[in-house]
This record gives sequence, C-alpha cells and structure tokens, in this order.
Amino acid sequence: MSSKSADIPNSAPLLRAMTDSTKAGQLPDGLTAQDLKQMYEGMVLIRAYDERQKKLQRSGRIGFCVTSTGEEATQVGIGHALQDQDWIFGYYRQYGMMLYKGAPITELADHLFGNRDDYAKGRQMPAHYTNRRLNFVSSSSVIGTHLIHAAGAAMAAKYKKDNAVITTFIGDGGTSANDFHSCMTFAGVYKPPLVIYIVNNQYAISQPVSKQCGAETLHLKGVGYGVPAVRVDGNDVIAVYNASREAFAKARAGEGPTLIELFTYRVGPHSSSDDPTRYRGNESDQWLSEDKDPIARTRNYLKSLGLWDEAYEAKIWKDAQNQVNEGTSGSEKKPEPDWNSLFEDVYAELPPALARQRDELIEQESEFPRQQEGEFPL
Ligand SMILES: Cc1ncc(C[n+]2csc(CCOP(=O)(O)OP(=O)(O)O)c2C)c(N)n1
Repeated sequence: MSSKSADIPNSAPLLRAMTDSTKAGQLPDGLTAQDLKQMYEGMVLIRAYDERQKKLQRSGRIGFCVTSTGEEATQVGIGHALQDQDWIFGYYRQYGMMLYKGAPITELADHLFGNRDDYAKGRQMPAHYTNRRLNFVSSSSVIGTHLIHAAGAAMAAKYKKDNAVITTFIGDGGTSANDFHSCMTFAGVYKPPLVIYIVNNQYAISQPVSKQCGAETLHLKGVGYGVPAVRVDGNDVIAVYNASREAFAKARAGEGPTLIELFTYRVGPHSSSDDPTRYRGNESDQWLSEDKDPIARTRNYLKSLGLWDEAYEAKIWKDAQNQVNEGTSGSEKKPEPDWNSLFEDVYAELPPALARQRDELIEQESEFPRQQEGEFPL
C-alpha cells in the first residue's frame, strides 16, 4: 500500500464466516442454499445498478449519483435478517437494502431523474432515497441527523412493544458528528431495540479513518456508552447476516441495543463529484480482488458448496442488467414534476400569498419554454 492509503486498524479481530476454512463447503447455520443464492443475486443486482448509475451520470443524463460498489455485503447481509415490521434509518449509501427488499428499480431511478413520479417530487437531493412500504426513512444530507430520529423511533417501539427493530447507519466519518453521540447516549441509557451500524469504508470523502478518530477501532465507540459492540468483516455477507440476526434477536427479546462496526471499503468515488485517485492513487484496485470483493468471495463460497457454474453466473448478470435497463429507461422518458407540485404537501389550504406566487409562476412558465427533456439543468 502507498503511504497515502488508509491506516487499517487491526487490533480487534473481525468476525468472519465465509473465510473460516473449517466452514468452507458447509452451509452456514440457519441459511439454505436458496438463501445463499438469493444473497449473491442481490449483490449482483446492486452492482449492476451502480454500473448503470455511473453511465447515466457520465453521459450527462442524470446530474449526480452515489455508488456502493464494494459494500454490497453490508446491505444484503442486513437486508436478509430484517423483518417486515423493522425500520431503516440510513444515509445515502444504503439503497442496496431497498433493492434487496424488492423496491422496483424504476422507483429509485424516478428519484435520480427527479421526474414526475419521483416520490420526493424533485425536492430532495438525488440519491436520498426513501420507501414507505419498506419503512426506509428519507435521510437528510446533513450527516448524522437521522441517528437521533432512529434512537427516538427505537424508544417508541419499546414503549409500544411492537416487536420492531430499528436499524440505523453511519459512516466512519459520520461517527464524529454530534448526533452520533446523542444517539449513543440514548441507546446506552434507555436500552431500546436499536442496532447501530458503523459502515467503516475507511474514508470520509478524502479523509482516512486515522485522521478522523483517535481510537484504534470504531466499535470502541459503543463500549464507552454501555452499548455492546462487535466488529465484523463487512465484505463477508454471512458474517454480516449472523451478527445482524443475533443483534436483532437480542433487541426483540428486550435486551437492548448493539453497535456493529462493518469493516469494508468504498471502491468507487465518494460521489460522482469526487476523484479518489487524487487522495489514494490506485489503491482501490486491490479491493476488487478475489479475496476482498464481497461478490467474488461469495461466488467462491458458492463454488465450494457446488452451487455455482458459469451458466448460472451468466444468467443472473443478464437478468440483473435487464432489470436495470428496463427500470431506468422508463424513468428517463417521464416528464418533470409540475410547477404546481412545489406548492403541495405543506398546507391543506394554500395561504393566499402562496397561491398568488403559484399563479404568477405558472403564468411566467407558460411564456418561457422548458429546457429539452433529459437536459440536466445544473
Ligand atoms: C454535518 C455535515 N458535515 C459535512 C458534510 C459534508 N459531507 C457529506 S458526505 C461526507 C463524508 C461522510 O463520510 P462517512 O461518514 O465516512 O460516510 P461515507 O460517505 O464514507 O459512506 C461529508 C463530510 C455534511 N453533509 N454534513
């Protein structure tokens, strides 16, 4: 590694499942062959979606995107352990869980294009997804604010005894935000059914963990607040699943919160506005190697179980790409939201001053033709 590379903390062991040689060739406890293939296919779909997002952005058809290439196992391992009544308070990099839980690609793409069917009506920052059916709560662009909402929701779930687990997510950099510490205080004191994930992908934009935090590992931040904490190999989908299943069972049994540090790597840029080669050279190449890439590792594990062959591989990639193509091409053709929609959703009855502004805007808009469809206005 170059001197610029992330300073990988290694003083606490990472919980692993797939790379334990005694386990190779055996189905893990509580998972069927079908589960493992479903998880693998889920990760493939996320990567195919990321590839499409990048192309759409590079060709100027969407303005901005965020990818999670390299972090697929963190999302699928957790997604597999979640139950329907559970909640997800994530940030911009957890959309893979929505895909895994069956959110249609079109829904995600409508949001990226900010078109008339975008659930946020073009008002949210792109890549800030949400889904009511999946209890996937819309996040703010301000890092960390959702963590205190999650702690509050978990306390409510405890009082209501509704058997829901609340999950929340923060990046390594985000653990420096005040809201992380407020969330941890409430979690430690009130012991609600909350599972806090630190997705340690080793960088907060250009800042490696060693420049963000004096502690050697991030899971230690749980210990200080009285929240049991574990450190898991975030590129091992079964280890992520196992840790989540255990934490969720504890939460449902009234045994309180858990903090899970998922040690992983962001292979791509922070967002489409970032150029990571400027601060870490070509370091990311090594994280798509057979022994690190979560998809390659799961593929090798499936092979060891006799569950994989070339025809299966070709089929699932083709299916994923078709799904992504169909989902995104429809979204591109849809028109932008109506100007009218800017004035909806806050007041049951629009105050006269706002109604006047709306009428003026619509009148002006009819005088100036819109930009061509598909042209991003930035
Ligand atoms: C309070 C706040 N400070 C700074 C920013 C700018 N910002 C956006 S993303 C980001 C880095 C976040 O890194 P990390 O928490 O490690 O998550 P990752 O993107 O690596 O998954 C920063 C500093 C912000 N959005 N909000």
